[in-house]
Amino acid sequence: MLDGCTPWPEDFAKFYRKEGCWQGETFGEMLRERGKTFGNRIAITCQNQHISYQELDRKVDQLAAGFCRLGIGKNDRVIVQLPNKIEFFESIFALFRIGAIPVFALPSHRYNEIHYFSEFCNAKAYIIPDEYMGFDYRVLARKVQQSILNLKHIIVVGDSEEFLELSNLYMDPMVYPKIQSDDIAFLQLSGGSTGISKLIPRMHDDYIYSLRKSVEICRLNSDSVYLAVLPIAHNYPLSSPGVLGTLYAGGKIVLSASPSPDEAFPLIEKERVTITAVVPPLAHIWLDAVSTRSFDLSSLQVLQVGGSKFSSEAARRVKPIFGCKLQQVFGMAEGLVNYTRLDDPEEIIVNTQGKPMSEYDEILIVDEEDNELKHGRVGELLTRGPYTIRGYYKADHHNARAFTDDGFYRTGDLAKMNDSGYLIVEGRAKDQINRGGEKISAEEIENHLFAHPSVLDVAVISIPDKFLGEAICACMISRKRSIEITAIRDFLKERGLATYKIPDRIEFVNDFPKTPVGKINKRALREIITNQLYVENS
Ligand code: J2J
Repeated sequence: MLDGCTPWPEDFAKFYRKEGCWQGETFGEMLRERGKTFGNRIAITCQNQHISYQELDRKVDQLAAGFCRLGIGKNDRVIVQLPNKIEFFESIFALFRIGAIPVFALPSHRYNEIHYFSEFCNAKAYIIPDEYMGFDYRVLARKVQQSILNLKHIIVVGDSEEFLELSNLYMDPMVYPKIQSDDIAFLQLSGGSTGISKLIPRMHDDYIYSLRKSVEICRLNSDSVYLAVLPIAHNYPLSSPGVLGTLYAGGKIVLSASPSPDEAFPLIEKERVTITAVVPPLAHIWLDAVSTRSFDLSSLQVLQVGGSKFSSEAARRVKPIFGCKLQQVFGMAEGLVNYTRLDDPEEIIVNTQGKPMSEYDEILIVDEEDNELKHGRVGELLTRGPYTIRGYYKADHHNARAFTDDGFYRTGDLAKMNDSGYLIVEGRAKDQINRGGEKISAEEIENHLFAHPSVLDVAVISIPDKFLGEAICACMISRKRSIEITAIRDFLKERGLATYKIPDRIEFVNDFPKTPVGKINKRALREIITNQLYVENS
């Protein structure tokens, strides 16, 4: 196994194999098999481009040859930062086929994140689009490459300038090394609660199991059409059941460049989309947009909503407005995914975040001393199972806190379980902001703000936001009487922070409320700021 990863203990691994969870399949083999079974059927559609299963398998083989020629091989880490395009699939499957390890960066990441990932995992290559949403990734790559010596290859989809062009790397296929199903397939990103995102090693065996269960629960088959509107590198649209689940089932993936109803609704009509996945703020936009658009959305059978808490009020509107089933999805890149089931009663679908997808998922709700709580009581959710990691990549120190001695992952989510095993998310114990599904570590932003010469002390908290659910508020004690808020935002942008991490609001305070041990009491601070905002707005 890749150095820096924590394997499942042997008795658990044996058990998951014996029970048929881990079936010994790799992504390379999965695509080969689907190529044979589904041949000329369309696997992916993106604007005017279409690719069949067979063609995808063939192009992956050719690209794998190109990667090999560059000297990219087994266990080499490759940062993949591609938007919703067919090349995303060709690249990651080509890397899977040769046992190289994609690291799934998001298109919104900037220098701060990419530099960190490249350095931390000693990446050998970095795959980017030329430009996307007005941002030139070649400029970013140039800057990252200057400081990361091992980052040998920058591979560009589109106009590559001085770098390598992906389209030139498709070559005659070769014989590739045998990949084991218990090898690490890729590194996924965590939301991050202490500092920048941790890297999550996922094996072929465990991830393919999560696809198989997702496909079964969401009833995907070769007639399914999955519309991807969220960035597909994110674990939710990637795997729950997402684009990889769709390929697993032999269905068709439709890629949308933007989540806006003006792009997504015509695609639903044209492609007869059967299932798609959104985050709550987007669900609100879509719910409001239906009445003012006249597209035929009748093919849609399931609208998935997840990534952050969806209110029961909004959840109740989905069926009458879209005429389809709502499925709530509560998952995490570390593993555990919960779904409401398609035939669940309405009250379960609108009021809960679903139940674990596997009968082998173990769930504990515990108090602050790790004592197990009864059903109905709110506590921290701990979990372990056949597709929940046992440790982050190269993070021994953090792992000691993030996992219990017997291997349960501490999710940092506060939840309760009802008598039928469904979970209701009630809040968070981790110091993280969930900005409409995008997770931001408060500590990461605080560390950047501490670097500002005028900042004496700072606490970053979430504040309620009507649209996003939560917004980022930086509360600062400043050395100077006045600092321009825009100057602080610019300062963070110049440090290369992804835009979604820039605080929505900055508040100057004279002092922070403290806990009895003298730490900043963020709960009390949140209450003070929220009340202040309430007074301002009323
Ligand atoms: C409340 N909080 C939720 C929900 C995630 C499927 C779906 C989502 C993710 C994801 C994912 C929530 N209600 N419905 O990977 O496969 C918060 C929790 C959780 C954290 C994980 C998937 N759905 N959350 O969002 O790794 O706090 O994965 O621990 O980005 O999002 O975030 P992430």
